[in-house]
Amino acid sequence: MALTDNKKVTAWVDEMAALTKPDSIVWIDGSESQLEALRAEAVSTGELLKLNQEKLPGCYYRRSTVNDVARVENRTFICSKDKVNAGPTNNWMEPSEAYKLASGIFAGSMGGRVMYAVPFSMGAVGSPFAKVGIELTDSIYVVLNMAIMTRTGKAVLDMLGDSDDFVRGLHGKCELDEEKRYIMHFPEDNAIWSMNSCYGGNVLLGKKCFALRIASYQGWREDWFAEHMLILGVESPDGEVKYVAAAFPSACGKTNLAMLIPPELYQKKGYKVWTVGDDIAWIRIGEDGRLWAVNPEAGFFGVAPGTSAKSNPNALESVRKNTIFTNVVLNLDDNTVWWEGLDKNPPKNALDWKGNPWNGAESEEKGAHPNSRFTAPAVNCPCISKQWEAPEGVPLSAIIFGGRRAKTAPLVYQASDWDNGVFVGSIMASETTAAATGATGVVRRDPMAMLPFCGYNMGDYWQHWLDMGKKIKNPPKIFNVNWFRLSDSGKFIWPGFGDNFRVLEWILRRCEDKVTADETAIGYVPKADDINLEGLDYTIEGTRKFTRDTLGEILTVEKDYWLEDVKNIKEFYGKFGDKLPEKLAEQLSALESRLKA
Ligand code: GTP
Ligand code: SPV
Ligand code: MN
Repeated sequence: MALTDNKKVTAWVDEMAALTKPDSIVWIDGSESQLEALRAEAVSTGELLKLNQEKLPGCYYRRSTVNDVARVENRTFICSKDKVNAGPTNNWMEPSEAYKLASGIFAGSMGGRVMYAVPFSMGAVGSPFAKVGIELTDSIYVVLNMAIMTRTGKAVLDMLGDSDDFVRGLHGKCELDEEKRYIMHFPEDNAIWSMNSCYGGNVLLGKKCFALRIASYQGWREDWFAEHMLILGVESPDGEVKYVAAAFPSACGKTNLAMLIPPELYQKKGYKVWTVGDDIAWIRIGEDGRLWAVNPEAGFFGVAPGTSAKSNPNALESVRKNTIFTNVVLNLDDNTVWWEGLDKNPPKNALDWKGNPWNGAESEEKGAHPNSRFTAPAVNCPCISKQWEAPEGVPLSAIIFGGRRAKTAPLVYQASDWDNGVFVGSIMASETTAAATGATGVVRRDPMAMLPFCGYNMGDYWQHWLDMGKKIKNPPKIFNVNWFRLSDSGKFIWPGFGDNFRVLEWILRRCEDKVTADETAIGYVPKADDINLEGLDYTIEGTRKFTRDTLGEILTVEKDYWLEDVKNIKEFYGKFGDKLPEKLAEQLSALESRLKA
């Protein structure tokens, strides 16, 4: 029985069912009893494995197909009517051709299977930011992940009423055939079709597909932003909380920064960090002329490897219950999970992410896939902000961009104003990671960390940022950070993780005009004395102590590297033709002249 009599919904579900031909349709009503029955069914078919319920209550394990462990950017399409609206950084397919191709793949693909209809809300139900989607899927794994990552069930359909304003998501596992794997977005139809994958970002359609690709297009049309940003609050000893949003590319530290625990000296003074979101921010201009942000998600789909009691205790605490683990190591001795970087005691009697016997004491191979993930409810997080579901969101004091740069970018710098900040975001670059298929460690331009997620022409997206700037009376200050500068022998120079708080503190002091900075060709860089290193005990390569001089090294702006970068940016900007905002071209030539001066 359909949970709604919204004719637009029922007609669309009927149409999709006529195409995919499932044996039956089951609506997800949001009840725990229904989800529990689905977990039991998935366990009975082997789709999920129930973990040690004493140690990990409510936790499950899943291994995906070996060729299906990351987002597939080369098979992800923006199917706008006009090719120019997809722009030079997206793959494009003409919509009627895309529907035809996909219909061929979907035809009859759910025969012998159940089609689950998952109504979901991005944003707290009732929030003015909230938007509705419905995902049709033949995967229980997807249903259970969606139930953690979004608000699902009947309340969502009640919020929708008889409106036509919902995203139509169709997902089918089909045969998990790589050659027929497509992630298609139809921004003008409010539709997403995903086939032949069962990996997170490809199939949890609320996340990257809706909350970024479709929503960025909606934001362009409706004067708001959908961004690949974490949101966190910094509470100072007097109890005041200031919020920042930060855009880093995939697997570049958003979850870690969002859940950061300040160094001891700050804790003693009474500083705290509160998590609002770890991956996506929807941002609107508030009545006070500031930017207000919500996290549209309800859970964390986080990178497992590297998560430890030392690096991110809050994430570790978040995955102790009601969590789904994907492609990590399965410890056969006690039916728990493990991943590289968790601790120094890898299990000896285990299965690796491919399901092969694995002895962590002897194996040269990694046990967990580098992009193995946990799906955990946000409410599990010990430092979840009291405001994380606030319908109106939280006001932003700063926006931070950042990437993985071995050399060029300093630890932190500040843009001179909004337009220059948009420029700083537009020239972001980062080394690729395991979050997407393809080579890792290759530097590529990744504007605003949105390269794989912008649902329209990136040139229009930049213009949208510039245009919004004129409407924001009290804009946040804009910064760029780089935790990943490498020493000559290839080690991270900056300690990172909790110590990133030292940089956050500088950023917030800059927002309040409480500290001066050095003006450089690229923007305002801290004076080395103004980043607090008190209590920092960090040794690089086991020999070199981190000192004020080391800090000086990673605050330098090497003109030669930057001039190389300018060449690369010119080439990148060149792809956009007349879609490149004039202001950005001006910003680039101004940067070049400053570097040459
Ligand atoms: P997505 O979920 O893919 O969007 O990733 P993310 O941006 O949330 O990245 P996450 O916080 O999961 O970190 C990814 C990897 O970067 C992990 O292996 C972390 O250990 C590592 N990392 C995070 N923060 C830091 C840091 O400050 N310094 C260093 N050296 N590594 C970091
Ligand atoms: C990312 O790759 O940026 C992620 C994971 O957050 S996924 O949901 O797969 O996109
Ligand atoms: Mn992400």
